[in-house]
Amino acid sequence: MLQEQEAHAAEMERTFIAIKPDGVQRGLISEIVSRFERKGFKLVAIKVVIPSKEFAKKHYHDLSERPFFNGLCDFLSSGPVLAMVWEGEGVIRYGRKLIGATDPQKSEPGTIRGDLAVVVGRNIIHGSDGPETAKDEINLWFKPEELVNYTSNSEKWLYGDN
Ligand code: IDP
Ligand code: MG
Repeated sequence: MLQEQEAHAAEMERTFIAIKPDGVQRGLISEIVSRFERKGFKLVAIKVVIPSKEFAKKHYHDLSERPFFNGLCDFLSSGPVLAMVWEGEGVIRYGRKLIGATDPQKSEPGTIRGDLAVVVGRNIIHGSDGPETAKDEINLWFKPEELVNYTSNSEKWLYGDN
């Protein structure tokens, strides 16, 4: 059983998820948080911030050559963002599935962007796209002491213990 628990711990990952200013202003926080929560992922950090434009540029540095980069950074820094870290087995990849395709016109119904957004420039949510970006984005947005380690009561029901 100990081995099973250790294996389970080794599978655990964390991802950075943010509700952008459009999602916050449209009152979609609880709707979006509940989708991650009901799935069985564990919230380990959360805060509301208005990022500076410089900070937004750091967050989106990979896209600095794209024509929409400046507008995107203006937008991210235009209002409150709900920054979160979610933990769970496969949460990086599955979080992206919950979110849906970048362009809401191409997101499947049932996904967050598919159900709740219409255009790519106002697609309401960000999610890390891989293990390296998840690590970098968590470090950019949160101090280590803002991440909370705890055992959820649901864990053995979600993952089993034998
Ligand atoms: P992602 O958010 O699905 O990971 P990325 O390609 O990383 O998509 O782009 C980051 C963000 O940049 C998107 O969520 C969207 O808000 C914005 N974006 C991406 N492509 C376009 C575009 O063609 N026009 C305007 N904004 C875009
Ligand atoms: Mg991306």
